[in-house]
Amino acid sequence: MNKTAIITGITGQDGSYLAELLLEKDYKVVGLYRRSSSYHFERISSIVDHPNLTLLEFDLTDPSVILSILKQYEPDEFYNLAAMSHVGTSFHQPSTTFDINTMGVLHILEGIRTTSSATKYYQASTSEMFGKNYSVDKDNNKYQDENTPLIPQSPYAVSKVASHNLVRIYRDAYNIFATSGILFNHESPRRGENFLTRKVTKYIGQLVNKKTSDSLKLGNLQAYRDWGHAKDYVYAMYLMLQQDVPDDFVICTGQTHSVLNFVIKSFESVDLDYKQYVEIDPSLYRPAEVDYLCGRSLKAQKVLGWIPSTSFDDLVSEMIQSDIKVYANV
Ligand code: NAP
Ligand code: G4F
Repeated sequence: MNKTAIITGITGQDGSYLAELLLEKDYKVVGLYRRSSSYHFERISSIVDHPNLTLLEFDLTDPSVILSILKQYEPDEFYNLAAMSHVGTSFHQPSTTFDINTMGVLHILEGIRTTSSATKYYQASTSEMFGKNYSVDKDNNKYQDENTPLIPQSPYAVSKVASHNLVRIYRDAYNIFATSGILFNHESPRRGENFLTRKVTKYIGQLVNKKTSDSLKLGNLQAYRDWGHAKDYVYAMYLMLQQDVPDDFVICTGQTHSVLNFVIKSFESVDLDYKQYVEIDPSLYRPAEVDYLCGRSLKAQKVLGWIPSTSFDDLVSEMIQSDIKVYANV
């Protein structure tokens, strides 16, 4: 019999890739999206009419709709990917961030506990939770893994630490299969346009097609991120829910690059010098920054058999080529 999976945030980057993966695996997918005054199914355009996909309107801040959907479907798997996911925005909208990212998770966990206790739950935890912190190995290399203590640096990160802990508590106290994937930054041509990577590749797409004469305004170029491909990372989510035992897993590439390096690489790939186009806008600096992220995913490699398949250079190239194509036709 087909398994049933609920995905929250199906209109987002990860939700769209995960829905495609599960439909390929013959799941019945129930995709939950929030109401919008305009059409926002672009990322799921290839599957929107798939016979095994049901799309339902909901909002993560409303426990009643979550409860009724859980009662109706009693899904085998529940992937909670919806969130207020922008770190910078969380400084301006901390309360909304908590309502969605923390209270929303509590509503789902309570729903599973009371009405659908056999459901396997996936929580979208994040490397942002490490914040200022890192571990150091015997060769003095800095990294983060499942044992690195969390020192969050933004309202977004604190909201995710709270939900990460709720997941652990529901697992231990109520014996619910609840797993957290601690995913490092992952990108793709479907990345939201106000995240660093897509902001850069979108600008280059416009520039190459002579659709902009503005400069590219950016904030802090000195932070380091461990960037992978979203398609690889949703496969890790799927693997986590195929295990017999729930746990926490770091998912990353193990390679780190500065924001500046991402910018230089992107401009170089179209034979341009970033210095002629990029302007630093101090208003884009965050009140508190996460300076260094570089993960170690040895546990995921060992237990899940997961390794990333996309290199940093291939990721940059895929995003640039995609945006050049997009803005040729706009
Ligand atoms: P994304 O593209 O920003 O997608 C977020 C999704 O959440 C969208 O579908 C959005 O709907 C939905 N959403 C937001 N508020 C909602 C609400 N109140 N009710 C219902 N749905 C709501 O994020 P992503 O990059 O796919 O990330 C997926 C998850 O992984 C998020 O939880 C994020 O925090 C976490 N994460 C991401 C990364 C990363 O590098 N991408 C790394 C670690 C963890 P709309 O389409 O209507 O906006
Ligand atoms: O692309 P970003 O906004 O990603 P950030 O803050 O690392 O968060 C992303 O990854 C997290 C996992 O670690 C997720 F949990 C989270 O949901 C999100 O997906 O910024 C990356 C870096 C930061 O250091 C930021 O300060 O780029 C720097 N940056 C410099 N100029 C900028 C800009 N970021 C954005 N968004 N826009 C700029 O103009």
